[in-house]
Amino acid sequence: MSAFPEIPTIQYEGPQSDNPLAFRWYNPEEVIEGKTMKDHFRFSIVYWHTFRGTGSDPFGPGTAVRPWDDGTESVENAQNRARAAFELFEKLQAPYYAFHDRDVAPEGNSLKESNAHFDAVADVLAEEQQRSGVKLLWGTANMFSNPRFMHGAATTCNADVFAFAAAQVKKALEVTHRLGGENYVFWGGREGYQNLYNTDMKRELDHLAKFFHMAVDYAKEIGFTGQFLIEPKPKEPTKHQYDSDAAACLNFLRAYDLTDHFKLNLETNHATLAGHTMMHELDYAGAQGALGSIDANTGDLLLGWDTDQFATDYYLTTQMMYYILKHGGLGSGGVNFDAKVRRESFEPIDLFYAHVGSMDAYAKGLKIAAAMRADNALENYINDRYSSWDSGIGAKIEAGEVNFADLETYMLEKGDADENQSGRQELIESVVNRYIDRV
Ligand code: XLS
Ligand code: NI
Ligand code: NI
Repeated sequence: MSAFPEIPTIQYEGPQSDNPLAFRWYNPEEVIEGKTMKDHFRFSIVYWHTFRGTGSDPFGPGTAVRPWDDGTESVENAQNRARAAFELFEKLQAPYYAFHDRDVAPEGNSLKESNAHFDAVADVLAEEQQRSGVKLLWGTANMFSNPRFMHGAATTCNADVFAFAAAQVKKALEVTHRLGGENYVFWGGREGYQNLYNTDMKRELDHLAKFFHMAVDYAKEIGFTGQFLIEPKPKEPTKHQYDSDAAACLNFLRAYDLTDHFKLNLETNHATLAGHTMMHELDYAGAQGALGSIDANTGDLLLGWDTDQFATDYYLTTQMMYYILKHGGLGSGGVNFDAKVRRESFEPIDLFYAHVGSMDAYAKGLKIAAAMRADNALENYINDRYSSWDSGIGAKIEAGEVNFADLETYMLEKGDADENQSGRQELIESVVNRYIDRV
């Protein structure tokens, strides 16, 4: 039985199309910078928002109409839901999906029962992957919803809860491995604190590192070679999350000797919450060789919380694709739609409108970014701006040939620094617009 009988497989019809169930920009086989769009994006659909989101908010219950879901926490319902999910993945031509253990299968009354549920649903996921060719981008464990994680998972004050979390990740790694997952993500929603007065921060960070090392060791043991990813977020649900942004994560990974095993999964709205632009996070992670994957969504500056909206803004998608191209792409990662339809968009067809619109926005962003790169539109300004480092004293500093005393001698002779030049910000912003107009 079809979950989406009225929806066709979404096809590329080109920019002139008025069909909201067609791609205008996302043309999977189109080659940009030597790679198909399909391979640039490796689009992925998230299970949690798209198949477990109900549209509830703190002021009211869910509104979503999902005819394939009987609303129970039975394993059978979870298995049927999985079949509906794959129908959507295929109709969207999305090559990947991602899940938390508890999204795909209901939690049982004991760890043992939860594991059995997870296996029973994984059987259907394996079958559906086989049938459709859709692959698992990443798996993760939900260690934030169950009340036992109120103080954290790997950073809890309760050693038993740490042990439970370890057992849960062990199982999630096994299932991710079984399903051929290409990455494994840690997002530490409750790995942080509400108040430092009652928190031993150093001890919690040591525990978090220990947890990650155990995960790396276990992956090796079972032969899981997927990439480990940490997803930074500064707050929500906790007031201060340890993995607050790209820089904080990389510092943590370096301090605890984990940089060889982890990259970052950057999320647009988390960057916003951290007070950064997404391009900042991408460029920071990319510069350190740690750009792993992205959770594609957007926030709302007027609301200021993690609204997880579908991005349609060409400035945003252009900026993101520009820095992703600059750093050589997403590797084993992908563009994962960690985004949910609004509470008012309660019909199944809204799931399609949302993904199609955002896939198109990323595709157009990619084309704009590639056009800019082909002309070195930003690079020319940047190269010129830093040209004082290409020769003379700048080149000597970069080469490590001079010290403070040499620089003092140089400046005493010269008297003063060369004149500064304009940063041309307004000009360069309109150069970007020129490419947005053109594509
Ligand atoms: C929450 C996170 C979460 C992770 C997966 O804000 O974005 O959805 O992506 O645990
Ligand atoms: Ni996310
Ligand atoms: Ni998020």
